[in-house]
Amino acid sequence: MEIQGKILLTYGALVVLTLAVFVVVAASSRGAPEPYADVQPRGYRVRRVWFWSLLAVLVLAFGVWGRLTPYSKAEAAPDAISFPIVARQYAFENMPEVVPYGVPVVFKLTSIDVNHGFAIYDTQDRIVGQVQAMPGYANDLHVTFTEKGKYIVRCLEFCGINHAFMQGSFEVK
Ligand SMILES: [Cu+2]
Repeated sequence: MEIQGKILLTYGALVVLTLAVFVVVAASSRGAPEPYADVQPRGYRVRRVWFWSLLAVLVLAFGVWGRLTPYSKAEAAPDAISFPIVARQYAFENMPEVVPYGVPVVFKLTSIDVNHGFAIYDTQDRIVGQVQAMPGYANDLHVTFTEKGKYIVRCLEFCGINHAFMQGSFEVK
């Protein structure tokens, strides 16, 4: 399945889950209200469990998973080969067909309408790096590609109705 399809499916599942929670809460809150003194300790217990669970998830997410991001690969090099790219609704203009392998390159991003994202995905659909494309600014994304193959570029900033289909690609060789 295409990655956009997976995202849509995940989003759809979460919407259904959220609606299900609403229905369960609405259904279980029917009938006469229980005395406050009976409900309060139970509520505090639920709140405590939620607090510590969320804290654990956040510590894990930022402390462990955050270190696995690929940003360390993006190092600035003064002699990098430069690719100026202009983002617009809903395409990346001036995309190169071929990007050289193993040497530092820099994508210079700007936009002519609204904010866009410029995220490069490798052949296994892992994100290599991303930068914002903003009107009136030139943002640099430094990359040295260590794998050959076809790379996909996706917009990661919601930029309008066709945002999900805003893509580009290039070959690293
Ligand atoms: Cu977009």
